Amino acid sequence: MKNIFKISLLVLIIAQFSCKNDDDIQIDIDTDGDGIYDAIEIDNGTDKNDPCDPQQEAGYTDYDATNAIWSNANCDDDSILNGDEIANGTNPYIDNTSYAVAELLPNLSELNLFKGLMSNIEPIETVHVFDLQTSLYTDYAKKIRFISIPKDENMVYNGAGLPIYPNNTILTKTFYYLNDERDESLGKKIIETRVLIKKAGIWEIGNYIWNDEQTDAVRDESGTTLPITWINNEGIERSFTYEVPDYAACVKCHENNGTRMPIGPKIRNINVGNQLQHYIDLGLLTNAPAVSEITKLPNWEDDDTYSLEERGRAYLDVNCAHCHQTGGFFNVNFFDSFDLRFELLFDDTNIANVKDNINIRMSLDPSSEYVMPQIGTAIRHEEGYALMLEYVNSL
Ligand SMILES: [Ca+2]
Ligand SMILES: [Ca+2]
Ligand SMILES: [Ca+2]
Repeated sequence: MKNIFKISLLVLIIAQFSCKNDDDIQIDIDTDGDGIYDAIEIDNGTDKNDPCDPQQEAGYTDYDATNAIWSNANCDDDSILNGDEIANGTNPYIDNTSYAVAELLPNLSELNLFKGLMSNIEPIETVHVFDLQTSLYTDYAKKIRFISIPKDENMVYNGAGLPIYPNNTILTKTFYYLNDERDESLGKKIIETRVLIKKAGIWEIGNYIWNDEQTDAVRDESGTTLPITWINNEGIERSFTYEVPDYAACVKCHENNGTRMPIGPKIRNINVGNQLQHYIDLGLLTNAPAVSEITKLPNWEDDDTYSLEERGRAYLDVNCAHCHQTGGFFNVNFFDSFDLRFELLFDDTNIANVKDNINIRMSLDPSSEYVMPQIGTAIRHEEGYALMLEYVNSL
């Protein structure tokens, strides 16, 4: 027995010795972590430094997940590294990446946008939460926005306005109220998710109203009202009747000269922090110049960085300009006399001549013939109104 052991050891030493002399190969080393020793890879003609060579079947499990070369490789050529696939519990040898479904199906869950419990409002890997520099005010509702760009597609930079979104892009905005804004752990009430999907060059609009159980939302075109009560960040309880818009109201804001389009996600408005750079790095935004050269819409709340005029103009752009611009609902149906878009020179907006109207209508004074904005404002936006007062009084 002892002799057999000695002979085996001798054979092993000779084998190791001969391998070391042959390109410094040891028989028990697997450099790339694919589970096949370097010496065998050389014998077989596969690459000892390529963890995806030889190609493996889906059921293969002899890899070494602790090997950095293997875990940083992407053997199924999807967007997720081998190591992350192990962490996520997905198969590193099959591209089973999940994508959202770009159809206005009856239930929101069928669009496959959400990961885990829908009420957590967290997207799957290929759907991205995005923020805006300045966002539309809607009766103090909180909002979470998602964007889904289909597989192997990208947004194409087209100046500071809307990028060219590929067909089957999905944009969503989910509206909710925290029960108590001072403590998120006390829960929230999700009301609606508004969805835009680009199909064959045309933006389709769908709205989904969440059920009481907060497990799903159902497509709806007729709108509804529901009572909302919440405690704001100053500890004051507020109650009012929330209005979910019907299809006609959606179109009113989202149409310009008869063409439906998104409002918020213009390049200048999604130019927040490193968000654009992140999209460029992921290959989701192409043809863009250096981010430092891209216009940024001012954040209306950031008075450290932006002037009163910049903040006022940004607020008007996001909250009013979709109706009040050439081709917008108001200008087409009433007077094409002013245009509140941020990119216009002040003298071309006619703000100076309508400033008193801006004040009166934003005050939501019941004696006023019209209140502004007409949709999504049952409660006056005190902070926005204060900004507008200060701005128009400065003119
Ligand atoms: Ca190997
Ligand atoms: Ca290999
Ligand atoms: Ca992968």
